[in-house]
Amino acid sequence: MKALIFDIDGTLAETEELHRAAFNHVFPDFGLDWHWDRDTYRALLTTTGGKERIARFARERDTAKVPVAALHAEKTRTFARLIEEGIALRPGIRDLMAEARASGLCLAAATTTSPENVEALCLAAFGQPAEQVFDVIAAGDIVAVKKPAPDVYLLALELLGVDRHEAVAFEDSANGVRAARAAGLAVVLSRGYYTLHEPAGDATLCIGSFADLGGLSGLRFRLEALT
Ligand code: XBP
Ligand code: MG
Repeated sequence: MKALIFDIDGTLAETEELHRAAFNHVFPDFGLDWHWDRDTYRALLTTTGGKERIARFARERDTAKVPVAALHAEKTRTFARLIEEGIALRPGIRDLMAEARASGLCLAAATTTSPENVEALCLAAFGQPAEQVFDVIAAGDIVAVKKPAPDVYLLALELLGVDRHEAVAFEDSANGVRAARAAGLAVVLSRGYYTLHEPAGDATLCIGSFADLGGLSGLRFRLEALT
């Protein structure tokens, strides 16, 4: 094993409530009377990517001329302000990443969200810029097609310079599992607040909490037991 590749939203931290708050905060500035409550947002999360999610809702509501890019840019600025106030990493994540680093493994991010949001989360949760937390960051619009397409994971593998058999992905969602598996990766799934209801799908391992993994040795042991 040479690298661990982490999804960001829902996997590193429960960020989706901050994303939802940021979306709701900016809608009135754009003349929209939209409000995404938790149930609405849960349904909308099946569409990955904030811009794609806005466009979907506009289509479903038959709302013409929504300035998706401008609205989303303002939402990104709002999210950065909100997360600055602090965010907790999900249990087990900090120790797993620290152990991987200490063991010489590379760390990568493979996410639908933007590089700006990865930076904001790293500063808030690790007190370090993203480039110090991760060796490789594959994020947002850098790929043409978002999860569940494999593109962002394939890009992470390419940038890491490792084979798909030499890395393991960490995910919280069915779309994320599909993306990682389509890239040929083993994937550890721990569902979060917005994904508890989702099927485990083709996840290699499905655990309640990343803290249950037993660290890197636990991960290696469990993966070997499957082969
Ligand atoms: C997460 C997402 C993201 C966030 C919002 O998917 O879909 O779109 O909800 O981020 P995943 P942006 O965890 O599977 O990568 O608004 O920056 O797109
Ligand atoms: Mg996620």
